[in-house]
Amino acid sequence: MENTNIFISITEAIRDGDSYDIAEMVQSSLDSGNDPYKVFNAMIAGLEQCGTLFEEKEFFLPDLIMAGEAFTTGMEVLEPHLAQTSIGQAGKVLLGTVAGDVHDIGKNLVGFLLKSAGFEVIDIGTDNDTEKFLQAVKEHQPDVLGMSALLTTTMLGMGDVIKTLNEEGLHEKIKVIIGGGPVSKRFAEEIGADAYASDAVEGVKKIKELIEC
Ligand code: B12
Repeated sequence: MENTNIFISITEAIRDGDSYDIAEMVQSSLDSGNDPYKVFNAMIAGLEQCGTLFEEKEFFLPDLIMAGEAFTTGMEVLEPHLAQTSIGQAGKVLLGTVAGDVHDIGKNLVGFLLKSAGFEVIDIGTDNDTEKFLQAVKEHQPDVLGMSALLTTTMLGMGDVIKTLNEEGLHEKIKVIIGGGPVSKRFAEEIGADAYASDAVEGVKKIKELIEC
C-alpha cells in the first residue's frame, strides 16, 4: 500500500477501535520499510481523533475503550522496532499513574520512548495512591519519578505524593516530573515538582536534563 494511505488507514483503525486489523496493518507498514516513528505518529493521530470525537459527543465511552485497546494491540507489534539496546545506561525512571486514574496510554508512551533512549523503566501501572508511590521509590531508588494524571480530579494526588516525599526526606534523593492532559508547568511549580512535560518527547528531554544537573 502507498505510504500515505497506510498511515491514514492506521490512524482510522485506531480511531475506530479496530483491534482485529491493526496488528497486520502495522506489520505490513513496517515490512514496506516505513519509519517506525512515523507509524507511531499515525497511531497517536488516531487517539487524538477519537478524543476530539468524544469531546464533540460523536463518540462515547466504549469507543474510547476500543481505541485504547487497538492502540495497545498495535504497540505490541511496533514496540520492538522502537526499543533499542543498552537499557539502563541513561538512568532509572519510575513511572506511575496517580490514584483513581486508569489512563495509561500516555504514560506507556513515555515509558516506550525512555526505554528506546537507554533508560531502565519501572512502571507501577495505574491507580497508585501515595503509599504505593512511596514504597516503590524506597524499593527501586530511581533517579527520577514520573507521575501521570489525565483527570482534573486525580491530578491533586501528585501534590500529596511530593509532600510525603519531602516529609520522608526522599525528594532530595530523586527528581520528580509530572505529565498528563490537565497538568501544566504552573501546576508543577505549585506542587513542588522538578519538571513538567507536555508530551513524551519533551518528557525524555526533560528527564535527561534532570539527571545531568
Ligand atoms: C483513552 C481515554 C480513556 C480510556 C483510557 C484507556 C487507557 N488505557 O488509558 C478510558 C475509556 C478507560 C477512559 C476513561 C475515562 N475517561 Co478518558 N479519555 C481518554 C482520551 C480519549 C485519550 C487519552 C489518551 O490516551 N490520549 C493519548 C495520549 C498519548 O496522550 P496523553 O495521555 O495526554 O499523554 C501524553 C502527554 O500528556 C504526556 N504525558 C502523560 N503522562 C505523562 C507522564 C509523564 C511523567 C510525562 C513526562 C509526560 C506524560 O505524554 C503523553 C505522550 O505524548 C481522553 C481525551 C483526550 N483528548 O485526551 C479522555 C479523557 C482524559 N477522559 C476523560 C474522562 C472524563 C474519563 C472518565 C471519567 C469517563 C467516564 N465518564 O467514566 C473515565 C475515567 C476513568 C478513570 N478512573 O481513570 C476526560 C477528562 C476530563 C478532565 N479534565 O478531567 C478526557 C479529557 C475526555 C474529555 N474531553 O472529556 N478514558
